[in-house]
Amino acid sequence: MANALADRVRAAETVAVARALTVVENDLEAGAALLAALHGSVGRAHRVGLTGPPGAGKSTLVSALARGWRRDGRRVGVVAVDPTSPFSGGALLGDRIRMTEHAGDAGVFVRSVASRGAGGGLSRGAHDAADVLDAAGFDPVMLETVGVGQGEVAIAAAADTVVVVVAPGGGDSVQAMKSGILEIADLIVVNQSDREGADRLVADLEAAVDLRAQPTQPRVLRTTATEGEGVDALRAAIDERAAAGAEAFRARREARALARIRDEVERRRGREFWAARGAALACLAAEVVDGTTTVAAAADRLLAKRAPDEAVD
Ligand SMILES: Nc1nc2c(ncn2[C@@H]2O[C@H](COP(=O)(O)OP(=O)(O)OP(=O)(O)O)[C@@H](O)[C@H]2O)c(=O)[nH]1
Ligand SMILES: [Mg+2]
Repeated sequence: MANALADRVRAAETVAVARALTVVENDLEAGAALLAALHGSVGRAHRVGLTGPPGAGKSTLVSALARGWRRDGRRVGVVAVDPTSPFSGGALLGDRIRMTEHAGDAGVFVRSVASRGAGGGLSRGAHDAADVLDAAGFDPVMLETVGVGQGEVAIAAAADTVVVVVAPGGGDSVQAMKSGILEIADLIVVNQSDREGADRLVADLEAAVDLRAQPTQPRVLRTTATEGEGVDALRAAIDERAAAGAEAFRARREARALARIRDEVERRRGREFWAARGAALACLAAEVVDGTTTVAAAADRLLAKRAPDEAVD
């Protein structure tokens, strides 16, 4: 099954790509088999992570970038990471609306994934989906994540090119600067340049970038995504980086593989661990409520328990 589907994904059959994305998202075993069958075709796409505060205009920018790449005849993949954080809830619906521009165009494939899979893996869903799109020949593949949680930022940080999107107004962008999100940026975009405070924000960001003693300082660009202004320049900056070739992204890709392997091991270990301790966990939860033990003491007892069938004393 995996090989037949993989062939159809490589042939970029839209139905097969959609099916493959569903398989990798929902079925661990079949998903692993499918990704193994696709593996030789993965690694050609340039992966662009876009992150930044909620509402900065990431989705609007993604849509505008896709429009430009489509004009160049490129096929564009988009993975929108649906934040589980209630802080930015509603992003999914918003993305659907903003992406309708590309509905019906087989050259733009948009997929939303959960940032946190059932097993707690942070980056699995997003990167697995990006692998499928990559194997199907979409290039570039953009990953949009809201820069609020560590996990979401980590997904974007593992891309070949990291674009941090901020906007004037509100404290979010200042907060973003403080939170270290800029440290991961290859390109910093001040979107909503049509709004008041954009000049000031650009100046602040340029000053912040200058202060850092890094071998390659991120460029600061400005866009008005809703008007498409500055989007071609951003696209050119991304393409310029991509032109350096896959070897230039070797370190980034190894870091990405490392994080994914760790995720996978943790997910499996977590599953095994809890499968053997479900009953003990339920008992301990009752004890915590009864006041006979504490959360920390309950965790101590679970971790001290060696054999899966050994009773918790
Ligand atoms: N004035 C102005 N508004 C913009 C610009 N870009 C986006 N917007 C608006 O800002 C709002 C948020 O845009 P989104 O693209 O959804 O922002 P986002 O960063 O994807 O938001 P989340 O995914 O929820 O974090 C929308 O109402 C957009 O129309 C811009 O350049 N100028
Ligand atoms: Mg969005």
